[in-house]
Amino acid sequence: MPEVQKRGAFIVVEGLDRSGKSTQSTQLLEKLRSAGIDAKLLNFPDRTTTIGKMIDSYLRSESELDDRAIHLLFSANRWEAASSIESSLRAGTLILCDRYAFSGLAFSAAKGLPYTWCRAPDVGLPAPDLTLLLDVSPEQQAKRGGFGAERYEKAEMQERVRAVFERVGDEMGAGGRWVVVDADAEQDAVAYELWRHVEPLAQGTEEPIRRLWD
Ligand code: NYM
Ligand code: MG
Repeated sequence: MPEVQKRGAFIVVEGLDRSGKSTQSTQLLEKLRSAGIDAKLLNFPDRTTTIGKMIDSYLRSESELDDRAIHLLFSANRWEAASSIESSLRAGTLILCDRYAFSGLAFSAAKGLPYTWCRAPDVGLPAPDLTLLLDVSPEQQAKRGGFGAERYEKAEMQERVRAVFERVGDEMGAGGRWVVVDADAEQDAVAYELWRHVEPLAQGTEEPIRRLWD
């Protein structure tokens, strides 16, 4: 039998603001690395690029942009990373990503842009093998010290974003590629639950890289 070529897994962590995403992704990266896995953590928006700087300025309300224009910038910010994501995966590196196209869809559709229009610019991006949605309740969000000063960090907006994430989850269907994790739980319990889903993919996968939104 010929050896099947393995590639790194692509794992996305999604969720509302104050869901513990960034803390959990950082911890997950450390855990993978200490298990000897070659892993890299990305986050979107990547505020370091030219496009990312425009996004950062918009989020901090230092500039105004048409809703569609900013949506396309968020998508372009992923496209500018797409080929490097792919080459890392092919080289056997596990890519962990703090937010991806699902946030793009959820936040823009929550503003009232048509759902199908919002999905379109991300069609063809590398699709994650696993998306972990950290599901935090409004009560827990409030308990965690409330929101920062950025755009979208308001309870009503978060409610609408939550509803779109639910729709995305329904459309992703069963099959284990979309997993909802209770993010109201203790930090260690959340980490344990995430690891349970990540571990089977840590050594890589033989599956070909799929595309959004297949
Ligand atoms: N956000 C993030 C979007 O509106 N569209 C996107 O495509 C992405 C990736 O940016 N409130 C929003 C969600 C967040 C904000 O993200 C900044 P973070 O992870 O808080 O830096
Ligand atoms: Mg935030």
